[in-house]
Amino acid sequence: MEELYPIIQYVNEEGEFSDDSIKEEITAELVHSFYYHMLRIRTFDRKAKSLQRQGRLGTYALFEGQEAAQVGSALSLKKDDWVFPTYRDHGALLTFGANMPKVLLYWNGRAEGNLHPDRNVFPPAVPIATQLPHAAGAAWADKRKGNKNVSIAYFGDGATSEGDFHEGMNFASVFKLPVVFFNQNNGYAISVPIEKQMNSKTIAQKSVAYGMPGIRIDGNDIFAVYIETKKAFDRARNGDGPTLIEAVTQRFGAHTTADDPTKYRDQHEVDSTRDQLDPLLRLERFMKDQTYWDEKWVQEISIQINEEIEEAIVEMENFPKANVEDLFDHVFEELPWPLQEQKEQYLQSVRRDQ
Ligand SMILES: Cc1ncc(C[n+]2csc(CCOP(=O)(O)OP(=O)(O)O)c2C)c(N)n1
Ligand SMILES: [Mg+2]
Repeated sequence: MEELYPIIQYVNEEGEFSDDSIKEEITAELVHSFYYHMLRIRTFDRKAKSLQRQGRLGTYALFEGQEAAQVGSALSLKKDDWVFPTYRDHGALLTFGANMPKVLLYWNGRAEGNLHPDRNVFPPAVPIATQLPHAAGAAWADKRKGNKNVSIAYFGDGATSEGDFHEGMNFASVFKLPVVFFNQNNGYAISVPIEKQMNSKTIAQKSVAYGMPGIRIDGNDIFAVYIETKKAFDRARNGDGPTLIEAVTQRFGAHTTADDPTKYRDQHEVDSTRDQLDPLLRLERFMKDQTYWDEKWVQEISIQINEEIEEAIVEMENFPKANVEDLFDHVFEELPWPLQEQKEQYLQSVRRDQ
């Protein structure tokens, strides 16, 4: 099966073309936008981890290592498309144009962090794989409306063991929907390695059962991610239905800030392979090799990115305090009496403490 689904790669670990058939499509503007967005989300991710450690952000899901997969796929979207992320895909959301202070608010447990102005972004799915049928549903709506929008569902390797994965894939293929199922195979579902999750060698091969194209790409090669995702979106916009993409990648850090990966993963192996796998380093090597690298520009964007993040943090921290009643709202149309009682008791205790 691995032979049937070879990993598509255009730029290798050394930053050199392993397949230069795409050379004509590469412009300086595109390469710079890849680098800018990858640096931006990596800086955001590291800052968010540090905020969590300082007690200024709640539990946070890190994505360092998955930047090429998230940026390459999000940059190939159009403004009116629909994005269905997991809790690990805020890098993709930020690249797509989601609001940074709102992303931070989400990680502080605020419902307001789920709504992004001007972008069709669903709240991150924490229940694994539930977003795949949602994405299929949105794509169905767009198909019926007759517009050219597409949906993308992000999901991890672990999500493929859920019923929702199969339901979403089946529905999308039967109705030939404009949706891309974008898998980031980072090798783990929390502590469970992929060999213990499934008995198939690839995720891409699962497309066969649903009669849709499946491809396997090097998720650390932003060129492969961008170009192959764009092709899948073009097919979807042309009425040719869904595609399953498996982007083979890795997370360098913990599952979340509440996890200790040394309990289930050999840290030495992670450290020793990092130089070869880091997607940002690969792009930097490519840019230096192809004379796209400009030290002054990199310094300028680093400053600009840091300022943007600092401003977003200020906005998040100055956001009006949460209304404690929110805890009880948005679940039932009418609150059942035990919850009504709990709400009253809780509000009394809050008032006592004030
Ligand atoms: C339905 C459901 N079952 C279990 C969990 C607990 N859980 C949270 S993250 C996770 C692992 C998911 O792994 P994967 O899909 O590979 O995504 P990754 O975290 O690697 O990005 C699990 C099992 C959950 N959130 N939802
Ligand atoms: Mg995973």
